[in-house]
Amino acid sequence: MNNKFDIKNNSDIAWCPGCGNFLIRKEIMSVLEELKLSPQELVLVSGIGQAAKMPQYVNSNFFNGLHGRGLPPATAIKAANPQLTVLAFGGDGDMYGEGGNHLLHTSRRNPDITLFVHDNMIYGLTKGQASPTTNFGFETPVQNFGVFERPLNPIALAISLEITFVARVFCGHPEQTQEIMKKAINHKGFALVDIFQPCVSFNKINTHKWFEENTYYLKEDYDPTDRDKAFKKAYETMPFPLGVIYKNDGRKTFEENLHIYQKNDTPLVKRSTNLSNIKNEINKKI
Ligand SMILES: Cc1ncc(C[n+]2csc(CCOP(=O)(O)OP(=O)(O)O)c2C)c(N)n1
Ligand code: SF4
Repeated sequence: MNNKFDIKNNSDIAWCPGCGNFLIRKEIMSVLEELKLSPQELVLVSGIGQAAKMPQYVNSNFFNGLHGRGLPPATAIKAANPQLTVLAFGGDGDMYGEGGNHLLHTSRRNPDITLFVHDNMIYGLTKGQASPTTNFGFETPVQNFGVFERPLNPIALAISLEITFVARVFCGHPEQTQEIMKKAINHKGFALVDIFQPCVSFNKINTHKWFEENTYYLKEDYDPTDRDKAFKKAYETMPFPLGVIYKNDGRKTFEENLHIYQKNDTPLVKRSTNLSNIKNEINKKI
């Protein structure tokens, strides 16, 4: 592939052959090219997991943090330099389980960042334990009598939290996925794209065929700005709706609300820092 976001040595990519993550990587790289972004103006951020390896496999700036902790550094990077495009990547475990708390509070702040959750309904990296989106009754090496917790509904949760762009896609449909990835990146505010992704090694139930058979696309006349209707859509399963399910363009972003940008829109990282001024400010407060 001749793409400026491609890394030099693709053999370093440690995903199983046939994993849906390869498709997601190809899709995001095409979208970044199409949006005419450069690796220098882009930061990919993640925590831990198979999905969270994505930033290391795309030629750009990246920050790879702790499990579930991708969103706080992504928010901080955007606040320090709002001119950057900031994308966060993680699995359903990483973002809805270990990082669930950060999802809640990022939604309150509404930073202009995009979160891509590779939702394979399982913990892939640690070899097949249940994640928050694993289906009821699914047997795993740990949950060997079947999962008895109810699965989390990330779309309903996101709408209830007023995340300002909420979409679901299936990575097996590149054209539609890329279209929605583009819309999410262009959205001003916090965007969540839940990507159905087959894990060919540890999820033998929610396979490529299963996602094909259990999803459908929202019609052209569906209005994602109607929150009540979006809630109804969020609770539809088997088949699951794909597309932009909810959107709200009326909220200010985290960066816009920050005091430091009220009178001066120069990114924080481009302002000069005078240490003695900082010391004086601190001393004034004591
Ligand atoms: C705090 C913490 N808890 C648990 C782990 C072990 N761990 C690493 S990755 C992972 C699950 C990854 O699953 P998911 O986020 O769904 O991503 P996938 O690998 O399926 O893409 C777990 C439990 C860890 N590294 N840190
Ligand atoms: S374990 Fe699953 S998610 Fe991880 S690389 Fe293999 S197929 Fe992909």
